[in-house]
Amino acid sequence: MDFRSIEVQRWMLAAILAVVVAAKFSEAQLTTDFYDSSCPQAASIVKQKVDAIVDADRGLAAALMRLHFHDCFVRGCDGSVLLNSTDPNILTEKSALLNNNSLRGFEQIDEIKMELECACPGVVSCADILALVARDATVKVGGWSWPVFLGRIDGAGSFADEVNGSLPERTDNFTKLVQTFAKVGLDAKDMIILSGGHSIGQVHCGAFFERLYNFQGQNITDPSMDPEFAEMLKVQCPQTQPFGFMALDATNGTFDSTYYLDLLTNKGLLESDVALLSDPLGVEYAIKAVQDPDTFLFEFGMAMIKMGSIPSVDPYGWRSHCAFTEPKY
Ligand code: HEM
Ligand SMILES: *[C@@H]1O[C@H](CO)[C@@H](O)[C@H](O)[C@H]1NC(C)=O
Ligand SMILES: *[C@@H]1O[C@H](CO)[C@@H](O)[C@H](O)[C@H]1NC(C)=O
Ligand SMILES: *[C@@H]1O[C@H](CO)[C@@H](O)[C@H](O)[C@H]1NC(C)=O
Ligand SMILES: *[C@@H]1O[C@H](CO)[C@@H](O)[C@H](O)[C@H]1NC(C)=O
Ligand SMILES: *[C@@H]1O[C@H](CO)[C@@H](O)[C@H](O)[C@H]1NC(C)=O
Ligand SMILES: CC(=O)N[C@H]1CO[C@H](CO)[C@@H](O)[C@@H]1O
Repeated sequence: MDFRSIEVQRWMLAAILAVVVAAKFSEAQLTTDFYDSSCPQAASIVKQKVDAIVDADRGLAAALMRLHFHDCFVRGCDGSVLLNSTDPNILTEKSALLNNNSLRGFEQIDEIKMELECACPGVVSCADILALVARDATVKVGGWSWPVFLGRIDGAGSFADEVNGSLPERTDNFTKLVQTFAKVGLDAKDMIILSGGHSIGQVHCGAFFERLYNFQGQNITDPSMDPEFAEMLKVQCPQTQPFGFMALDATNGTFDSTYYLDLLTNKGLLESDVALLSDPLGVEYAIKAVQDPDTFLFEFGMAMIKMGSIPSVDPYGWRSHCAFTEPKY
């Protein structure tokens, strides 16, 4: 049996698992063929745009993939992360502390939406765009593909004060991470696999300053960090520059299992990354991901399908612009 047929088998397994997962987690009954008659070009338009965007700026693949995660964890996968405030007294999710000056790619999503509105006006939801974009961005930088289930209905509400408590935080320990993921129906293994999203992208230096400069308030470097790595970080991220950037793993432009290798060699960046190894399940998975990267690449897609099936708490309708709610025509 050659490699390609193994891939085909994996794909079929993926499709079967995905149906099971989607049936279990989605009240809205998402399907892979949702736009087949209403907008058959939808998926290819998204892929073409994502390819062009990532060709122009490879770092955006990470930002685009992350939007789906931040969307789904708050009010379900409903495009709420994309909404702009219209009332200065009501800040939307993107302005919350955990998102502001951190999420990127909004303009690119708007571009994709515009293209889809030209091709098929009033058809494709913003939440579905985020799901397709996350898959295409991941694949574009080395990840494995997965079938994207579609048919999400966009929400109308987006509230900054719902973000804290819904999204995990960089200082969370293993128990807290498991609890936060459990709130949206994801288990510990899903959490460990989805953390592999940190195989791509970048992080502000300030997000790990405590570990570098003031571990447990003691004015020392976290002794669990590889000392050479810590010295390198101090050069890249001097204390005066919290808004500088560091790569989330050693190969931040490529989606692979290096993130887990970094964890196992004491080169994790965020406390929440390092926390994975505080539990035997995390250690076991990190070793498996390094020994058998294909399994991680496959399972990441499966976990993204599950994450993408988190039901919307308040489905509203379709939007002509992803940053605004207006009634449909
Ligand atoms: C497990 C809990 C998680 C925590 C605590 C966490 C936290 C963070 C933090 C603090 C950053 C850097 C933000 C900044 O400095 O501006 C970041 C970046 C990122 N996260 Fe997570 N994250 C988690 C899970 C995930 C998951 C599940 C995914 C996707 C499946 C993901 C994808 C990303 C990506 C791609 C970036 C880089 C974004 C960019 O380059 O613009 N993260 N995350
Ligand atoms: C919506 O907000 C984003 C930043 O969060 C901004 O880049 C974008 O221009 C805004 N969109 C519109 C149409 O005002
Ligand atoms: C978000 O960041 C911008 C730019 O730094 C800042 O002007 C704005 O006040 C921040 N919003 C909130 C709600 O903190
Ligand atoms: C979120 O809320 C908790 C509890 O109120 C608080 O300790 C934490 O600092 C908040 N995080 C952010 C990013 O606002
Ligand atoms: C994990 O964090 C939670 C909340 O931040 C805390 O209550 C708990 O004691 C911590 N657990 C461990 C094992 O450190
Ligand atoms: C913290 O440690 C650094 C380097 O070891 C030292 O230069 C500095 O004076 C210390 N600061 C405090 C407040 O102890
Ligand atoms: C901080 C850092 O190294 N970021 C890089 C991550 O990877 C992208 C894509 O290769 C680069 O554009 C970033 O500069």
